[in-house]
Amino acid sequence: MSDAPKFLGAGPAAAADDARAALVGVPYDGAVTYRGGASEGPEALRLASDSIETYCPKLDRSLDDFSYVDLGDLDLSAPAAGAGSTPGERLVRGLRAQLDALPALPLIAIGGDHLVAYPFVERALEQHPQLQIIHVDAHMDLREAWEGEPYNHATVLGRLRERMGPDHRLHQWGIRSGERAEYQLAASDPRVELLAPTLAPIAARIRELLARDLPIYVTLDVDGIDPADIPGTGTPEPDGLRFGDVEAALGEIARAPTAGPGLVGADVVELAPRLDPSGRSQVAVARLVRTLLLALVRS
Ligand SMILES: [Mn+2]
Repeated sequence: MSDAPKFLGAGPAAAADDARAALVGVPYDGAVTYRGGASEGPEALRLASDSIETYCPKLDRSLDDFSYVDLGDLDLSAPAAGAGSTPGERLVRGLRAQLDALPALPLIAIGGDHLVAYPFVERALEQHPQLQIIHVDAHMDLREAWEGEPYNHATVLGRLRERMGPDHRLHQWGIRSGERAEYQLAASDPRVELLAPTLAPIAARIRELLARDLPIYVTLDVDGIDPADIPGTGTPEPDGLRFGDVEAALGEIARAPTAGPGLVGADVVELAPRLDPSGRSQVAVARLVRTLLLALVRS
């Protein structure tokens, strides 16, 4: 992996002992329902990250101020032996086994389709009894199954909701598509809230959660953002979040005061670079990953 491209300024996996955060790629799109290409997300993101600066003027902070590593990609051909009754479940169990063997660093996972978020969020739920999941997406992803498969990018938040304890919360932002049953399920669960798709409500919620010293996990499906800003995604949905609002919300996680752990992990999924010949999608996503890194390592 030493000659492979790495995310902007990241050290190699061998430098993990001195690092404060890490990225890991999960180049999987076997569970998509419409158009593929998310398996190419991690590599395209790493290459595109070279075109942005390490310094973020909005936060007045730089990735140069701390060390972080790019651990490369997880092995998709290594399912956990005997675990899982469907292909999707075997995949997430195999990813979880690899995740548990990684260096113990705050992580950003780069997808891949949204199913790859499962093991990362599952582990965060287990580690943090009051975890606050911020779910940015166009889609509810709360389906019971997709063509008989309970573990799919259209069901992943449904499976995670089943793992949530009484003090976990799911804050959804940017959602504008789903079955009526998914909306009803979300409305019936007091642990789930659907925030209006503007900056003020999510920014206020983030400030409040951090003021209460609660741990935050961000699962960011890039199709939550408007296709005008990020066309390179498999299931685009019109009338989405503005890029600047999403960057500002993530910036709020980096900046708002807290005595708690703040952001404890994140994943960024559904970037499908081949669907955007202009290449702007992966540059936009690189900006969001930069902000997430700055949130993961608070100043
Ligand atoms: Mn989505």
